[in-house]
Amino acid sequence: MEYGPSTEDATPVRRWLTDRGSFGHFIAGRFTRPETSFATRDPSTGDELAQVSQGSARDVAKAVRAARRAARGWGAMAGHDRARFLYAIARTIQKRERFLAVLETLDNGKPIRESRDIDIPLVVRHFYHHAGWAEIAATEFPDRAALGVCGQIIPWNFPLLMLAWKVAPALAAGNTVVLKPAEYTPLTALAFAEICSHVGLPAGVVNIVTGDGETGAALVKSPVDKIAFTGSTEVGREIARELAGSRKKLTLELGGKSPFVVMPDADLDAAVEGVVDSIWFNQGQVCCAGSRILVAEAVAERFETLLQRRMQKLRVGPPLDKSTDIGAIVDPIQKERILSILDAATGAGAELVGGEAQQGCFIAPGYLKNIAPANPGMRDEIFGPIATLSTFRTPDEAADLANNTKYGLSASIWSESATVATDLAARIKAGVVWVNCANIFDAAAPFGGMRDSGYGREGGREGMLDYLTPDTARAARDPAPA
Ligand code: TXE
Repeated sequence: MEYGPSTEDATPVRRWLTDRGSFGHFIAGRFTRPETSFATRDPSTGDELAQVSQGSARDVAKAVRAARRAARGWGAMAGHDRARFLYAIARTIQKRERFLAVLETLDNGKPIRESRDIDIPLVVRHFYHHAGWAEIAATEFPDRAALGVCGQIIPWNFPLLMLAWKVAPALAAGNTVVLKPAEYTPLTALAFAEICSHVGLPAGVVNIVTGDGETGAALVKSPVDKIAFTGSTEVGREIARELAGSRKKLTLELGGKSPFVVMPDADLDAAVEGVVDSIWFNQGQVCCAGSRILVAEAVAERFETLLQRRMQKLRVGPPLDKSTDIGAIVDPIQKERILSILDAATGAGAELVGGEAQQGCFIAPGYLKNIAPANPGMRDEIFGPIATLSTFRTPDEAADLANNTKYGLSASIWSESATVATDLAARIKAGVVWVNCANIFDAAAPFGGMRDSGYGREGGREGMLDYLTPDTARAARDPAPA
């Protein structure tokens, strides 16, 4: 794929990568000397971007000890002092937003328009929001205390944003962290480590250990007080089994197969644009993507015509090109995984419209139609730019189909009637239901799932509570007035 004149300039990022060459872990406020390492690549070209260290159980233990040493001082610090650091982090990310957006796009393959206009602004917002929580946490939660050390494991689909969702509330609540980024996309987490140093965050408050699932498993086994995990349902289950009977707190944000329901009175043009924001955003690698489009039979034909027309206008292209809509899938393994589910779906009788595999890590946007409820394409999370399209006749049938999944992360409903939309919303089992929009995130709104999509919340008051524990000592010391 050729880069045209509307390509974002990656020179500063490439210089930064060349200057560093390879990365150690960030432990106790400094980078360790890189030892055993692996390559992280630009999925749109396959080119190596940097060598990154493979964290061993020893590295994890060292990071946990550093976090433990820092926990007392950080936890005892006045809330407004902790807030100063979070504000400084937010401001520094804001100043470096162009750099971070390019770095994210290179490492992940997502279109620069998305990392620049969505990912990084949301990261900044998350740190500002939680700086506010740091200031008021002691008065808002007088009977709660920080947990101590939190182990955090994040995926590759929104690397820096998932880091922000984990680190900001943990720090605001007075915890220290050991975070493991995903092996495909460790670079923005390492750039974040530099930001922690830049703002003078006390050593050991944030520690970053890079590596694969083995490093993650070592973190789960280590003596931390909480594990916060975002990733596949399979690994989430494994972690829950490992921690059964332990005193470690656990929150899990896992997969989804979210319904996108178009009612007969919906504004169809708006709904089609909603599909673009939902399943064709970030190549469909979004846990809350509206991957099952359910459309009222009465408007199904018109909706599909509009959908196809819009789909054909989407540009699959080089991620750094500002006019690209669909960038690269994060890694060849993920591309193969998507294609094998599509094969199984068409093998079981579904018809694939669009969705062609292209050279390299690219897949065109598409959808599966004439698909039975038991078809693997309807059941499994594809995690690619392919939705399913099916119809319903009545609101009851829409609710049944929407809930016909083991997941329960999100849903999106399209209707011009508030009554129709809210009636249906109340019947859908999902952590978040959007009406006439999709994939809207707010640092103040708790996000999380039910059923096989996990438990715990991130964002807002509920998100803060998941990083705190009842403080019986303080309650005994300062009893509530009679
Ligand atoms: O996920 P993993 P993968 C879904 C999506 C995708 C599939 C596989 O359907 O196609 O999962 O993706 C770390 N103990 N989601 O294989 O393996 C790993 O290093 C501790 C949905 O990439 O779950 C990475 O940091 N940690 C999801 C993180 O877990 C372990 C986003 C996620 O990787 C571990 C990503 C172990 N045993 C994938 N094994 C969402 N909810 O958004 C791996 N890891």
